[in-house]
Formats: sequence, C-alpha cells, structure tokens
Amino acid sequence: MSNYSKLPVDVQREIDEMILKFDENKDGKIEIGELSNIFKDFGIDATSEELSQAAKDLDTNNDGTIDISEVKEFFAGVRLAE
Ligand SMILES: [Ca+2]
Ligand SMILES: [Ca+2]
Repeated sequence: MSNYSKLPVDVQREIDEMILKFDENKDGKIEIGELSNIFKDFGIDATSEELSQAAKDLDTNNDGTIDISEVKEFFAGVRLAE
C-alpha cells in the first residue's frame, strides 16, 4: 500500500495542488530546474550536487525521470512521519 493512499483525502488534495504548482511546464514530470524551485520554496539553496542527489532519491523506479507519482509518494512519506 502506498503512503499516499494512507493519507486522508484532504491531505492528498493538498499534496496534489502543491505538486501541480511545482510542475511548471505541466509535463507530468519534475525536472532538475523545477526541483531547484521546490528547494527554493522551502528556503533551501541547494547545490547542483544536492539537486542531483535529491533527483536520484526521488526517482524510486530508476528510470531517469521524476514523475508526479514519485513526488507524491515522497511528500506522503513526509506527512505520515509528522
Ligand atoms: Ca515538469
Ligand atoms: Ca522515475
């Protein structure tokens, strides 16, 4: 069972809306540039090494791209840990 599906519907919606904002070019994937903006949103000035490490961590199926569902799972994990 995914972390995302364990969350209440209102929290799922909150995460959906946040991620839609992050995907600026609306291609259903988060590119490094968009990831960099996400970090900035959280007040983190990430280096390119940190960004590529984060991209690797987020790409849970290792296909070289971060898709929306992978980001959803990440934030769902964060919310569940709170
Ligand atoms: Ca995108
Ligand atoms: Ca992936």
